Order: sequence, then structure tokens, then C-alpha cells
Amino acid sequence: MSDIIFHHYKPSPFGEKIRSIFGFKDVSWQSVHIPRMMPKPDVMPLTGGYRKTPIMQIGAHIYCDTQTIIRELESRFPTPTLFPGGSEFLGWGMSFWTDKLLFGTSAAIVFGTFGDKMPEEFIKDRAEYSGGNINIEKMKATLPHSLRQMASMMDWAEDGLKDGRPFFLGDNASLVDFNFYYNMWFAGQAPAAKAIIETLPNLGKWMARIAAFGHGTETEMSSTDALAVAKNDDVSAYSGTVAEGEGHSAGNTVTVIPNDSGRVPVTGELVALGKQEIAIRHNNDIVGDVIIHFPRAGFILS
Ligand SMILES: N[C@@H](CCC(=O)N[C@@H](CS)C(=O)NCC(=O)O)C(=O)O
Repeated sequence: MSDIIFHHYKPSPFGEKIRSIFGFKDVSWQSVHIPRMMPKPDVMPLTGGYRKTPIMQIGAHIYCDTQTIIRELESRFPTPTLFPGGSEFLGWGMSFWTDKLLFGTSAAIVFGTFGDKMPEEFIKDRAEYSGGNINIEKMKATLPHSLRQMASMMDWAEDGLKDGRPFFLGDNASLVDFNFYYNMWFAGQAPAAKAIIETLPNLGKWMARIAAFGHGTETEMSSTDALAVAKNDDVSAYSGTVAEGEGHSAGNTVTVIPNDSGRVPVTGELVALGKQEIAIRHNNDIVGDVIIHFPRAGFILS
């Protein structure tokens, strides 16, 4: 049985980002389907309150945010690399465009197209989640503008593939491809966005190439089994390195919160702090101790 437990739901765009990376790296993983809105009673004991999708679990270690998940996957499955030719800066840096601005446009297209058919409680959940930024009437009214914005950005991609290269950086796929792909996968569910993709032959062929990586080997796991895995893994002695000079020490009680949406604070004891990672030990009656890993960029530690 694979150690990798992935908590997601099938329509999750950030879930698709990781699933396609599982395919690229040929990873075997346990698949736990979680609710797409709150409440998430079998997720909260693992994340201490962090509510975004997806999360990855390895024993009692919980990886929040695709940034942390990708870093862990790259370290465990270095071949094939997501960073060919030393493209780390480009891959990570670009993800702040694809995951925020571009994803905002993808979401505006999906909500503007399908908003009327979405259940009211889902809209309410996402309005709370986004701090009030989901307004279906507005997204419907601005749909032509959102599509125009997307078309322009898709054209950058079309242009970037015009010399016949299979992937954006050349012969090998990289994080740059997976960052852009899940947005096309998500926005492309709207017929008007799909119609734009169909006018862009290089982009269409590139999408098929990424889709052909598949999702690795997925085995279903129940959420209660995932909780049991965390409970049975003793991480009471786990300690990482806490960088000096920031006024934080190992063992301090700290709070971690995303700086954009889903702003639920998670509290625990600091166990690791570095340029790219915050890790805390969190304890609750259901699973005991868990070590929750967050990225540094995009998160506030206090
Ligand atoms: N920065 C996060 C963004 C994740 C994200 O926005 N996920 C969306 C769904 S794909 C979400 O959490 N929606 C609310 C929910 O699932 O409860 C990451 O990279 O993992």
C-alpha cells in the first residue's frame, strides 16, 4: 500500500494539478474523497482547521497547499523532475500567477457560466471562503470580459508552443506545464472557454499531451481509514529545524493562516521553520499528534 494519501474531490482544480503530477511521476496513491464544502469532519482533525483542497497525508504528516505537496513529491520522487534545466524560479514564481490571478479568471468563467445551477449552500460556502468575492450576478455580467482576458492569456501559451516544442520549456514537462494545465482543465469545462481552446491548435495538442500522463495509480481509501493511519503514526518525538533570527523558537505556540482565501487560523507548537516551510505539531482527541506542514510564501505565521 502506498504511503501517499491524497484528500481531494474530483472536480477540484488544485486537486487536478496534483493528480496530473502523480501521473507525470507515476506515483501510486490512496485517494480519499472529501466534501467540496464545509463541514469536513474527517479533514479538520488532520489539518487543525485548514480547509482548502487538496491536502496530502503521509502517516501523521499533513501537507497543506499544493506548494508544500509538490515540494514533498519532488523530494520523494525526483525523477522525472518538475524543474528541468534549473527552472525552479520559473515554476514556483509562475505558480503565483496561475494559482491566483489566472485561477481567479478561470473561477470567474466557471461561476459566470454555471453559477445559476450551483446549489445555494455551495455559493454561500464559497462566498465565505473567498471573503465575499463570489457574486454570481456580477460574474455572469462580466463573463464576456473574463473570457476575453482568458483568450489573451491562452494566446501567450499558443505562441509559446509555436516552434513545435512539446512542453513550454522544451522537450520535458515541468511545473510550468502543470501550473497552466489545471486552469485550462477547469476553465475548459465552460463551453465558451472550450471553444477558445479549440481555436488554438498548439494549446489543444499540448493539453492532450499533459492529459496522457494520467493520474498515476489511484486506490480508494475511506476517510476513517486515513484518520486511523494518522492516529497510528507516533510523531511525538518529531522535530525539525527552526531558523534563528525571526524571534520564533521550537516549542512556541504559533498560529498559521493563509493570506488570501480560506483564512482559518491553525494553532500548534512550532517544530520547523525555514525559508520554504512552517511545520507545527497539532494535537486533538481524534488522531493525537499530527505534524502539519505549510509553505512560507502565501502564509502568515504569528
Ligand atoms: N493555494 C492553495 C489553493 C487551493 C484552493 O484554492 N483550493 C480550492 C478548491 S480546488 C478550495 O480549497 N476550495 C474550498 C474548499 O475546497 O473547501 C493550494 O495551492 O493548494
